[in-house]
Amino acid sequence: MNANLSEKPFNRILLTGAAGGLGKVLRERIKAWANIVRLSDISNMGEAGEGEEIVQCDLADKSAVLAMMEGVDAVLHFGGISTEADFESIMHANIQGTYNIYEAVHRCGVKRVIFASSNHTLGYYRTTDYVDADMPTRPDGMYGISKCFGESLSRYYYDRFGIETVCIRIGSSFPVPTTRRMLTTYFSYDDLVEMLRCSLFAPRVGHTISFGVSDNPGKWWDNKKAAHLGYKAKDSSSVFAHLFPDTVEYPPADDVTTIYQGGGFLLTTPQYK
Ligand code: NAI
Ligand code: 15L
Repeated sequence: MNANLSEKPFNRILLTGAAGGLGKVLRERIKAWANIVRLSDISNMGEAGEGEEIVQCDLADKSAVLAMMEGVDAVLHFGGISTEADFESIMHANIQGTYNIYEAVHRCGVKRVIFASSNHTLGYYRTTDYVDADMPTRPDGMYGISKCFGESLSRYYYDRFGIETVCIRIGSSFPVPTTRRMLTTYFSYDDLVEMLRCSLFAPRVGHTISFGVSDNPGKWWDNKKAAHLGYKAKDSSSVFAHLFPDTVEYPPADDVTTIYQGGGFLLTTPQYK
């Protein structure tokens, strides 16, 4: 981080997945933290604005990722496949891609990474369970498994090389909840940005697993193991409760997508459809 207070705290932050839903939100919101935001995606990101650099590349391209990491002080790794898909595609973008990020981080001396993990590392816990970060992962498909890989990989790079990572197991970060399940998993954009701020600026994070969730009624996840980040949710899905009245069941209580936290992801792994 920059010691000179006239400058922004970081010189250069790399954001992967910059063309995606969250990337577009973060592109604007993280500018306050760095003199330069380097934006990366496999898809088109438009023109670079002031204080922006654009690097269009495939995360699975190791030499391109290494070149992209040059001069970077911190990484927000949001790129990759964000839903269930066939294993080969997941392996390419999420497993090879995340490995390439960490190898480049190590070689370039980057000190801290924020990894966009997912609640689908836990999808086979029941919706009656209350889960904390020390409990075993129970992924609900290849996508969730790839996020478990990213969490283990980052643990290794911390234990072996001291590279700090906060893995944020994001619930559902969208403008509004679009299913009843999302009343429990909702993570407002403001709360996401606040968790990122806490993750970047906490003096020591080591290897932290944090649950990316707003202050929703009936939450499934206990964030006490990430208390050192100092994150406090400001939003709650309660303001959207009227969208999903109790009088309607969607889907019924005995449906697997209601029984397990992963919801609809449980039924989407292509080879088991
Ligand atoms: P998104 O699918 O809108 O964005 C992901 C971006 O990654 C896309 O722009 C895509 O082009 C890029 N990408 C995919 N494969 C790539 C590759 N091989 N090389 C380079 N870029 C590649 O997803 P969203 O919603 O913005 O999520 C961002 C991250 O947060 C993802 O890693 C996702 O798994 C994670 N996350 C998001 C949640 C949410 O509620 N939005 C919930 C849990 C996790
Ligand atoms: C995720 O991991 C996905 O990236 C996102 O698109 C949502 O489906 C979210 O989980 C969710 O569980 O709602």
